Amino acid sequence: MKGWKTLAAVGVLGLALAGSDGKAQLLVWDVSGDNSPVELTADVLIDANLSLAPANNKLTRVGVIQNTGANSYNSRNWNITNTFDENDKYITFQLQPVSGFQMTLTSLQYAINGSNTGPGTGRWGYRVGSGPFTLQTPFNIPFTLGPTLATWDFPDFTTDQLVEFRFWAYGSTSINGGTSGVNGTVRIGNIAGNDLILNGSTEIIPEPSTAVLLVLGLLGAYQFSRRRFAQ
Ligand SMILES: [Ca+2]
Ligand SMILES: [Ca+2]
Repeated sequence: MKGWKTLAAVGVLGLALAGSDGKAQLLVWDVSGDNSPVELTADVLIDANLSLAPANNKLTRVGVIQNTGANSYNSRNWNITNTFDENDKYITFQLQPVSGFQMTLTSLQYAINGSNTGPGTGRWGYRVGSGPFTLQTPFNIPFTLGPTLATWDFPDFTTDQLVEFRFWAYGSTSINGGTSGVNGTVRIGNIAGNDLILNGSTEIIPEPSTAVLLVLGLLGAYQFSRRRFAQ
């Protein structure tokens, strides 16, 4: 029995060392509303083990147009049809760990809202590398006033690859239940404090040799305990 207790103790210690805090944050935006074409992660957090390559860690528009809006990353010219198109009219950001590190992504929190004639349907998605998008179930975009952070709690995953997130607003029915227009706006932000939070953590990629050594060590401890027990 003692051997198994040793094994259990070492195992628990190993789990504690390898465990990641699901509440940690990888990227955080408190958008400024300065209406620059690209919203940098200013006044926000970038996990220390994420790559700072120029294309990473910033909100960028594709097919949609910057629109004036205080305290928000605001855009117009969204897809006002009911045909979802993942390759047009969206906001995107991407991230990747530095060499030797991996990241575990757990959930996305966001403040999305818009004007009366903005398209009323929104959804997020992400892809790893050039793989297919994992898509959020569409949600109804609320009017500008009074939003709080909503959460997309996707299944946790771990990767050392580039991950891209996109947000799409679309649909012929507008936020106020009427007809969407190309000048209708949908924004990230317009709340006090953080507007967009990607939760997760980074950790050193475990080396295979380390894992082998750990297993050998466990076997050694078990054999040692058995021998002592037998005596
Ligand atoms: Ca999750
Ligand atoms: Ca804010």
